[in-house]
Amino acid sequence: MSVSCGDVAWVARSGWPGTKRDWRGPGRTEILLTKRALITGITGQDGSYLTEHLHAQGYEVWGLIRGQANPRVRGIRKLVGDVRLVRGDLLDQGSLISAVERVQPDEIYNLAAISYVPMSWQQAELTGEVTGLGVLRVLEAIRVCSGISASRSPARGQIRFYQASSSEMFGKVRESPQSELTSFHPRSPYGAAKAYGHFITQNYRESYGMFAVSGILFNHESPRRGAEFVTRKVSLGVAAIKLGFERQLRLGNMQARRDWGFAGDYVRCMQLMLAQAEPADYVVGTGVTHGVDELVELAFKVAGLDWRDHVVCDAAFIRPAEIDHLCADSSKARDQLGWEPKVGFEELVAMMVEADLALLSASGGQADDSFGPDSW
Ligand code: NDP
Ligand code: GDR
Repeated sequence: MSVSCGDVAWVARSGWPGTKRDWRGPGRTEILLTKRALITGITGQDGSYLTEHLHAQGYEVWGLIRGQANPRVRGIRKLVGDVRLVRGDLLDQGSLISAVERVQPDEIYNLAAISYVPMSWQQAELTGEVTGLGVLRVLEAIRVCSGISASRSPARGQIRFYQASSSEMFGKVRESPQSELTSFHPRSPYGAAKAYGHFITQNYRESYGMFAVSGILFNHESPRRGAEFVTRKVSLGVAAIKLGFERQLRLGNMQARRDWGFAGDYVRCMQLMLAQAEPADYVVGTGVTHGVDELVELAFKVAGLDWRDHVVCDAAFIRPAEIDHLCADSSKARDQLGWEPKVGFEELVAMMVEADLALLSASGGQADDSFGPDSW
């Protein structure tokens, strides 16, 4: 049963976990209400973990899917089961308005982006369109569907918006660790596009009173991470070498340092941000930094191998501009949201190597349909 309530549609589901109780209608009938979320980028790493988390909280989850026959739909259905899909593309304003009109979500999580930093130099304009202007298009879809204008503020029950901002915005860092107050100096077209998305989210909050927030998330990884990112490239490489499918792993800058956490921990924080009384931005990370060299050494050790026998530094993977060191100061998220990561670096690396050993053993060395580690 679906009940329209202003801009928001509430779905009644008797016995659904985590539902709210509300009294309305003739005879003050009790209706069980479920929150409805729309996730852009649902086929990505974070999309799958966030869907699982929201399902566990009793949400009805919808995912925005681009393309006519997106091959990753099968993957997300396999991972999360009951998820509803709606077509749309961050490049197409009309499709986003239609999707918001159709789904009538309570919350929108904008996870869609071109997220691989090296690709942002190869396709800088497209990255600006999707990762930057795409955020504006989602905000506009909310504004239009909610009837918000300069003279008309959002009604109660407005759609709440989460933007996936990134530590890449800090870039050439001015201070360490980085907090919500640290200034930005992006080092890639991706970082610059994310900074635009961040500021336009803040601007729509201030201009229109929208509940629009950004989570400035530091690197977070998992066995579902795309094979082009360094942690997964390493875990897949280690597994392939251990099982005899490969002999070498070619990497770029081994001195870069990152604050790596587990994706499953970070999606919890996204939902907490939208559950607050007031909208605000938060930095999310572990506060602990490791080098790519440490990651490599540990991953090979998990498989009982010595990295020095297998790793080759390849200039083809060195970026035009690098970020040397990132470290999160997440005290605001810890203090105000009560959030903290549960999975540490060693556990994360072991989890990824073990998952890839199992994956490659079962598949005869084939990983997944990702572009793979040959991409720059
Ligand atoms: P992924 O690269 O795994 O997923 C990106 C998603 O964006 C995919 O679902 C992809 O869909 C979708 N997408 C790309 N282009 C479009 C488009 N034009 N229209 C609609 N959807 C599109 O990213 P993650 O899950 O790792 O990250 C989620 C978000 O968080 C991203 O915005 C990323 O930039 C940001 N972020 C990630 C961090 C991390 O460490 N993982 C840290 C900080 C921020 P398709 O299947 O169609 O390709
Ligand atoms: P990043 O993640 O650029 O931080 O962006 P990535 O894993 O690609 O790189 C991390 C660091 O490792 C160094 N590196 C290599 N990286 C890759 N991909 N491949 C290599 O062979 C290699 N060798 C060394 C890189 O130079 C870099 O310093 C990720 C993405 O998820 C973004 O979308 C997100 O916003 C940020 O994390 C926070």
